[in-house]
Amino acid sequence: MSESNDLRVAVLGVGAMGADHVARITSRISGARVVVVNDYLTEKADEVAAGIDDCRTVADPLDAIADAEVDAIVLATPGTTHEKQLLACLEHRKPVLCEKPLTTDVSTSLNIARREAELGRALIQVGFMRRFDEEYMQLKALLDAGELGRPLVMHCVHRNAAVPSYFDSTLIVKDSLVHEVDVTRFLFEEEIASVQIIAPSSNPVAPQGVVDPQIAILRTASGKHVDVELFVTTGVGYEVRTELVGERGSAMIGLDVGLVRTATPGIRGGRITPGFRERFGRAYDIEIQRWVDAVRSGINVDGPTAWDGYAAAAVCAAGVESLESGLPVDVQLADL
Ligand code: ISE
Repeated sequence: MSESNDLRVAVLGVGAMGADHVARITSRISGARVVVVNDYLTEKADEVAAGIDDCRTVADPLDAIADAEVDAIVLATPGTTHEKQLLACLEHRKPVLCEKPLTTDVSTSLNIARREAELGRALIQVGFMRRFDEEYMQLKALLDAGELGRPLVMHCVHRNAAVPSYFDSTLIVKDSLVHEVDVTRFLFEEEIASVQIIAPSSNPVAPQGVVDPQIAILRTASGKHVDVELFVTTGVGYEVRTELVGERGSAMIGLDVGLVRTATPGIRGGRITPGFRERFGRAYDIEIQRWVDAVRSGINVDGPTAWDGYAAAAVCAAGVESLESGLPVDVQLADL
């Protein structure tokens, strides 16, 4: 660590999410500073670095990881590059907060989780930020306090106004549903045993061939039922709701009720949060602050682990298989 005792962080990938993390480390959280940035678009990296005191760009992500003046890494690069970069973090024993996905397929995710386990030292945290959201934390506390009795069913809605043009039907599972997969494992503390994806009539506005909306049905190992409406081309706003039904009542989060006003002619309403960066902004702040604190204290991980990243990948792989057949598919989980 530096003389000032701040954690010296390299942020790899400074597109939308990475640039957000640079801003929060620089101005919203304590105990860390960004000393290195990297992006395959070098002008973008230069532009971000120029806005931060004592920050430089490093052209090769693997050099940035190995850099002697870097204590820890935030990985916000495309998922396809994660495997190589995570292996380098493990090799150099550098703690890393890796934006989801851990890697883009199940076998490489398992390989990463196993390599970390062999080192006998936790180094990888996966960026499932919903675990740090105030409302999800309240839901978890309610559940853990037994206030709802035994949880039985969960209903979720996950709607995006729009998604990038490269989004296909499988990404709706691997990039969007993956959050409800992690939320299910987080809240219920058990594995998901099977997944079924049902395709209703597609939204005419969805790109040709993209199955949207999708209904996912998850069944946990003990038999709990979770259904998720995924709809990523609504054109409306960001809507993420979760209703948990237990033996002694239910609880709902994500109503997004801010100011409600009335206006002529006979209208009542408010604003819908536009996107996930706004909706989960505070959760990202808490996530990164807790990660920085964990790394500085030597624990390195305070949140979803490499195993959580692997388990989510395994559930999504079963989901992608079900997308083709429409039938429930069992999730195959290996041992570490
Ligand atoms: C995006 O990558 C996210 O992680 C968002 O939270 C999710 O709502 C969106 O569907 C994904 O594309």
